Amino acid sequence: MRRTVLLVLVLVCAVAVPAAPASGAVTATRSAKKVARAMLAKPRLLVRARFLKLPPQGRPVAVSTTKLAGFPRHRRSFAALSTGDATLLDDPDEQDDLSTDNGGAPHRGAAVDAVVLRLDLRAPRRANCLSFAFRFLSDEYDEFVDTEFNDAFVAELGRLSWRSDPADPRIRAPRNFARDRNRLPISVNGSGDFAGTSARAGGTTYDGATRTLRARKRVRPGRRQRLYLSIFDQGDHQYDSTVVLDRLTIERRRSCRTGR
Ligand SMILES: [Ca+2]
Ligand SMILES: [Ca+2]
Ligand SMILES: [Ca+2]
Ligand SMILES: [Ca+2]
Repeated sequence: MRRTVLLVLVLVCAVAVPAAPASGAVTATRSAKKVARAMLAKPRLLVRARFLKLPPQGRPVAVSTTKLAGFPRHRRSFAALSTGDATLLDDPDEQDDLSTDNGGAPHRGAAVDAVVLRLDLRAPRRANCLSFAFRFLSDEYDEFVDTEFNDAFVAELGRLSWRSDPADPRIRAPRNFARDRNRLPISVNGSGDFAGTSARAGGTTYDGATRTLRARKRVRPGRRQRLYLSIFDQGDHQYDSTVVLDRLTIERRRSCRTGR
């Protein structure tokens, strides 16, 4: 099924209120290293960063120093990966159907406008838990919850495992460790932390968002780790989703439970 994006002309008749001066900026980048630095708690953890998949056009990736949605979690900046225009994150929410076709061809099945970031990290000696903070935001909410337009964010260690099946909008990602408090994967159809969440998207252009969550995964101390972060549209290129990411670290922790 294809959708038609309705162009809704919003006539703003209210008394014009001057915009508050921006305290930061959401800046487009295609540099994997810049994105990695924006989200890393300690720059020395990074060995190498590269995009395995980046749509050929548009602005799917940004670094933000603008404070919004509870981010940044650490220092001044955070990263945003999007199935649309990542720099629109801080725009007013004037559309229900924010849609950008970045020209990302079908990937790993039926995913389109996919962004896949690979980070090679070095775990410090004694450090046993990799973690990062994130929040998933979408304009698929709330019109296209429980449909085939199940945009998703996936985090994996070691190798990529996710697949997008055109006949089934569930996310197949056996190695994924990004989950919500109900242990559900992070997608539009994940009902747990996506339910009734327009308030959590406040201050952003999106219509719904998860709470701020922390993905965690046990790692072997002193070893190199290969982290894959993926976001993608499902069903079509429209109604975009974005994940914001920060405070990526590898530290020693007794509990390394994900989804908190
Ligand atoms: Ca919407
Ligand atoms: Ca919106
Ligand atoms: Ca898109
Ligand atoms: Ca979408």
